[in-house]
Amino acid sequence: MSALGRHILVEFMGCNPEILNDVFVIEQGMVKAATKAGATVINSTFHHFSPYGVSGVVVIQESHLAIHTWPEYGYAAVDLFTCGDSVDPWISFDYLKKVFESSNYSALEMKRGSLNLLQRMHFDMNNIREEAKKHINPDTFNRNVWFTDKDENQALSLRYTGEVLYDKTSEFQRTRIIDTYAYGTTLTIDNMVMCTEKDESHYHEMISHPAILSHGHIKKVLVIGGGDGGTIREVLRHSSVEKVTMVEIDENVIEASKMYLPSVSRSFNHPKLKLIVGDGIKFVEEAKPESYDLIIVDGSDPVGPAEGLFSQKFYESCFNALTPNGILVTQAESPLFNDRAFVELNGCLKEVFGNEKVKTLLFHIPTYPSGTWSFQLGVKGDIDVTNVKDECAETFGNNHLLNYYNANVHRGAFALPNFVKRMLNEL
Ligand code: SPD
Repeated sequence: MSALGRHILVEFMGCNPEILNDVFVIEQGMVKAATKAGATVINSTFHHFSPYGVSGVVVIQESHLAIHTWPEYGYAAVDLFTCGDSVDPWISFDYLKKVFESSNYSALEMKRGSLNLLQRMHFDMNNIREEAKKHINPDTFNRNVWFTDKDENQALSLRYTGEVLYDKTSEFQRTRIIDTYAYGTTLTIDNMVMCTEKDESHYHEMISHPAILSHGHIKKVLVIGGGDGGTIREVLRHSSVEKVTMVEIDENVIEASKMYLPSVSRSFNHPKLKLIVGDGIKFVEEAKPESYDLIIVDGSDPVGPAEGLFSQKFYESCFNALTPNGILVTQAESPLFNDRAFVELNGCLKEVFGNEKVKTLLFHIPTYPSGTWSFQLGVKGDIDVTNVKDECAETFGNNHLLNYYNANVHRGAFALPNFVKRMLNEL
């Protein structure tokens, strides 16, 4: 050996941009590139950056593999640095070329630590290295991999195991399930967190109980979206409810939740439920007038298939489908993260239901960007959705061991901060 290490500097060009923007695929590719070359992985750290790009490093017993990607140029800069004779970095190179679907590349190998230039000192590391090896378990290396839900300027990151338990792409969206350390099993759609085991109750209790308990006689319910099953679980707790129709556009979401989120999806076999896999927007358009006491729109953010759930036409159809005292509740984004969608939706609902008949509630959910999220309620009749009888909310909450909702939370959720009132022209 004429040098201590080999360093291959690689330019991968003409790569698949989707892959270069996918922290899951890149982390797994880099780890596998290391093991295929004969290296022992110590840990890996990978991050996705806004708006595009992934950076990461796999530390190996024999040095490291590092990467930074520019998906918008189909370009990845990769360093493959190995020490000793036991690892061949060119095996990593060949493997990564395939993973990134690179059509052209350049690679330059440098010898690092030329032994002609260095002089050995009296410092024997051999025993230390052999001793360290005994404590390394190649099957349980420390992975530091992060899932990030973001727009151009803000993000929320959750560290997860690095394994993707479910990953399917339908004609509408990509559905994945990951295991996060802080919030448990997590459902994501198109790189956005939809629900986590730890805080899904905040969302699902607040989308259901304020409307149902303030109304008092909700019998027929329509849920648009809500494929994970959390909303129907909460709605079906109410004995007044006779029938729930749920229309979810993407059956992958239902499948993923049934497989990996049993506590969320446990009501899919409930006898009062009619589950339809189809287009919720069309379903409401064609619904019989005055046929539902409550319509809940549990959609994802206003991109992809959920975009139509933020339009005035859709809410006009909802209004027609509601009984005279009916209530609409819709997922309304965040005044801090998606201020534009939040305000536009409010304007749209006020056009349809009338200024005084639209109420906004805020709740806390740490796994959505900014941690503050909202539902907006459109009331067709004279129900005061902002209030609830103490005994009714408390008895219900105690009987069902609710996690988030109670009478004070109900009333407090409708108390809006001044900046939100200003946004909605309510101050
Ligand atoms: N940015 C997250 C918005 C998510 C809305 N829907 C979540 C589905 C939970 N049933």
